[in-house]
Amino acid sequence: MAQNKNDTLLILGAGGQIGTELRVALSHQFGADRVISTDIHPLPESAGRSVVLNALDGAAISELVRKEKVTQIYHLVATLSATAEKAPLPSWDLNMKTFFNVVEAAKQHRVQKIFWPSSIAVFGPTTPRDHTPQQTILEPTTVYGISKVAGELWSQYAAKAWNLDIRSLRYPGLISHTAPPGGGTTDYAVDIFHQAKKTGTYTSFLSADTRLPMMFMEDAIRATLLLMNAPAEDIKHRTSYNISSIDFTPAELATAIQKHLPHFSISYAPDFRQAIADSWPNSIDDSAARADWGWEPRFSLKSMVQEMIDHV
Ligand code: AKB
Repeated sequence: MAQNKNDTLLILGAGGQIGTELRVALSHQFGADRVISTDIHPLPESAGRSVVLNALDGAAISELVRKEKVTQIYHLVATLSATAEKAPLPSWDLNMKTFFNVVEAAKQHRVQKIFWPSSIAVFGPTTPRDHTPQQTILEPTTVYGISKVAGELWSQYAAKAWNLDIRSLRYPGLISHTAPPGGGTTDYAVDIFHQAKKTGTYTSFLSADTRLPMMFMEDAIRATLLLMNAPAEDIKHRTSYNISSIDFTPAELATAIQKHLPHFSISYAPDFRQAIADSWPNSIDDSAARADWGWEPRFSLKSMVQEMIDHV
C-alpha cells in the first residue's frame, strides 16, 4: 500500500458514523501515532491521539495542519440530508465553510491528499434512476445534495487550479453497528436492526417499496482506503466516484431480517424523508471506480444482515 512513514493524517468529524470506523482502519494502516482524530465533542480514549476541534474554525484547522505537518486530511463533517432540510441555511454554511476551511488549509500547508465524502444525494429527480451513471444530470432537490454538488465541482476546480489531490466517493446509505448514523434519509436501514432486536417491531419512515442504494460500512471503509492508496494518475474523476454494493427496499430488508427473527414485524408511516428518498436513484453504476482503481464490493444483502444481527 502506498504510504510514507512520515505521513500524518488528520480526521475531522472522527466521532461520526464513518469516522468511528475509518480512524481504526487508518490507524492499522499508518500506525496509531500517525492519526490525529478531531471532533467537536471529546472523543473516547480508545480514539488514540485526539483533539477537540470545531471545523468551522478555519484558523484552528490551519494551525493544527501546520503544527503537526499533516500530509492527509479526511474531512467527514457534514449535516446530512434529513437534518439539513430542517435548517437549510445553517446546514449549507456548515457543509460549505468546513469544506473551504479544509481546502484552504491544504493549499496553505501543501497537504498531499484530501478525502471528502460526497453522496448519492448529488442526484435528483431528473437523474436516470437505475444504474445511475458516473457522469449524469446533477439537479438535487435537497440542501445537502446541493452542497455536495458544489463541493464536487470545487474539488475538480481545486485539482486543476491549485494541483490539490482531493479524492471523493459518492457514498450510498451506510449501514454499521459501531456508531449511529447522524440524521440521514437512509438511517432507517440501521434503526431497523436496533428496533428489531429490542422490540421486534419497526415503523419505517419510508414506504415499503422505496428502493435505495446502500452499503455495509466495511465495504465503504475498504473503498475509501483503495481510493486513497491509488496512484494519483489513476484518479480520472476529480468530482467524486460512484460506488455501489447493494440496493433494497424496506420491505425486502424486513424479509431478510425475518429469516433471523421470524417474529419481527414492520409497519410504514412515511414522513418528509419520503420525498428526499424519492428524488434519489434506485441503483448506481460504479464501473468507473472498478476500472480506475479496482473497486469491488464484498457484502451482499444476506451477509450484511448477518453481520448486523450478530453485532447490534
Ligand atoms: C443521507 O441519507 O443523508 C446520507 C447519504 C445518502 O448521504 N446517508
